[in-house]
Amino acid sequence: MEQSSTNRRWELILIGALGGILVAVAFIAFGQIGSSDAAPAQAATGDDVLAAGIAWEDDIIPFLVPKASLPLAPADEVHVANAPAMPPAITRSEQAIVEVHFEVVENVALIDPANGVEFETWGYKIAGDSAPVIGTPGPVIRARVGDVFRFTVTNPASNTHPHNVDFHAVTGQGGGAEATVVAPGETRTIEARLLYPGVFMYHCAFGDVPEHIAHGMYGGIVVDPETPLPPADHEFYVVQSEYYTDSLEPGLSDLDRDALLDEEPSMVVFNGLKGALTENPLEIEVGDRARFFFVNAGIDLDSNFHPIGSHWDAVWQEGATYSPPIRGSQTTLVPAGGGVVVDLIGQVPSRIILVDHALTRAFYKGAVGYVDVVGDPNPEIFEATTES
Ligand SMILES: [Cu+2]
Repeated sequence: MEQSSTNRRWELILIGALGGILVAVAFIAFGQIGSSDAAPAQAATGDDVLAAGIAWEDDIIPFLVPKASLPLAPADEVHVANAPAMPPAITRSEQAIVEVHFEVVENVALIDPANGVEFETWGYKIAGDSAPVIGTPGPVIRARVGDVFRFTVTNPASNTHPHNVDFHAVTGQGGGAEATVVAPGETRTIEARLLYPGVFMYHCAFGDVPEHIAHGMYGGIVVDPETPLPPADHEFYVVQSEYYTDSLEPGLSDLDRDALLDEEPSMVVFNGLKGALTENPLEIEVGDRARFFFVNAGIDLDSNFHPIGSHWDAVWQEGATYSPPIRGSQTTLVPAGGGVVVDLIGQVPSRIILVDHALTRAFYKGAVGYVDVVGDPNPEIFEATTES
């Protein structure tokens, strides 16, 4: 008995010692993790990072001309367009004030015209624009880095919900969300400096934000870099987004909240409705370079953006146009709430099919669009060598 209790005491001492060693090892390990966490801050100003070609003193934010001395952008400069159109690139060398005025639209719209599926859509339009638009995606906005973006939003008194806009291109509270809340009948204005070039999403961020986005409140804003991108022959604005309808039958469908919660959209579409870019294909000629300013509005799915029968000749990943593009890609990943700038070249006459290459979405849910390349064949690039 006594012997056994002595053994037990030794066991406890041994366990205690092992425990102590483990704790000490853990301390050392965590200490190392902690110090490696701290390391990048030191390295960021050190020789390693400079050797890698990164110099934080080269701020990518341009010198900001005081806004009190900025002129309005030239009167003939276009800053808004409805999908799939893009305003021309902004190539001026000076900063300016860019004024844009949106109006909120609340509609019931055909989101799958071929099958008669209707949905309550909310969105944005260019104020005063008489073009028939459903407001989703909202118009694309274009300005230049360093510009003051003077944005006004009006929610007509005939609407029923408050809305706002969160611009991913805007630095400040919620991308301007709090300062742009407009109840029906209200108008509000913000001024925001566009600090970074790129292609950015904007969306309503009022109340139940997923609900507002699910009804169609999103679009893109392109901020051109100080050094313009190499020119393209065509520029297009394409937005991918999701609908969560409780029905795919003809008539008015409702928001399926279970599907929204499960992130299982009934439709994934380009430019606001099923068939937007298949009923009205984009057209380019052989030899043309076509550039796409693409936004993935989500809500939830990443996009695997791919041109069937072609390549992305250039990809400005994440739409970050300050950085050089990668060249010669097949499929580019665009996160929800992200964007990309991609170029393709129409090498041979054919129909290039734009898809989200998660192909269930393309084949069954609507994430498909056509780019028709017209012109002379080039058998050096493609030739069917048997008769069909
Ligand atoms: Cu809203």
